[in-house]
Amino acid sequence: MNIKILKAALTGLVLSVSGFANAGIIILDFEGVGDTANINDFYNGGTDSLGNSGTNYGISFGTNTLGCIDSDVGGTCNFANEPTADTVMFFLSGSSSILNNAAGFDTGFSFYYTSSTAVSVNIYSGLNLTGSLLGSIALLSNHTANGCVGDPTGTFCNWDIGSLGFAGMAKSIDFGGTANEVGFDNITFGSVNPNRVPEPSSLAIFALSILGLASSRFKSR
Ligand SMILES: [Ca+2]
Ligand SMILES: [Ca+2]
Ligand SMILES: [Ca+2]
Repeated sequence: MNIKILKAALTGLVLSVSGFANAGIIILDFEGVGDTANINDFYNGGTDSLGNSGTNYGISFGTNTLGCIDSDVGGTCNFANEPTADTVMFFLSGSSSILNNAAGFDTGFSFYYTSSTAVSVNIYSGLNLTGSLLGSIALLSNHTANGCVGDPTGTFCNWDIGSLGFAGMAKSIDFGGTANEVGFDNITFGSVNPNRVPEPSSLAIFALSILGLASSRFKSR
């Protein structure tokens, strides 16, 4: 091989490696979204239904997709050990939470979920679940698994990772399940391993001495 060509090839390799390393990972942790607020354009340069705004990632949500804050810090939801405290995504009406990413994304994404019923996550090539189905993942009920306890309260206390790889360019995701029975957090684009920031273990120890109210609903009544 000609030295010049080898040099060019190596330069190209270094450039592509550094490009990969610099690829941004986007994590939607829902912190800052209001309690039972429609998330709407919180991550799209606008606001949720209560006027809160977050980083503009060009990502918007369907009208029934809500934020919810842990009842232990004054919100209305019945969960514990959320990957990032104290806010998660859920829905109270319809059959799913819909996420739209107008610019599109490829390869895969990941998230945490807790649910008392089966969960199905589907990804589409068009906005608002149009176009072709690019991938699908079926998840099981997990909300009380692994002997979890509240923080100090919360029946939906166990969170597991869901991840989905696919080919092509995707623009919308359907986070399905049963209304008021499933929560999602740390939706991550650009990695199959969602970031997790656990709460202090002292909270879990404190929780061991307190029995949470056993409601099967995600939202407290
Ligand atoms: Ca919590
Ligand atoms: Ca809690
Ligand atoms: Ca969170």
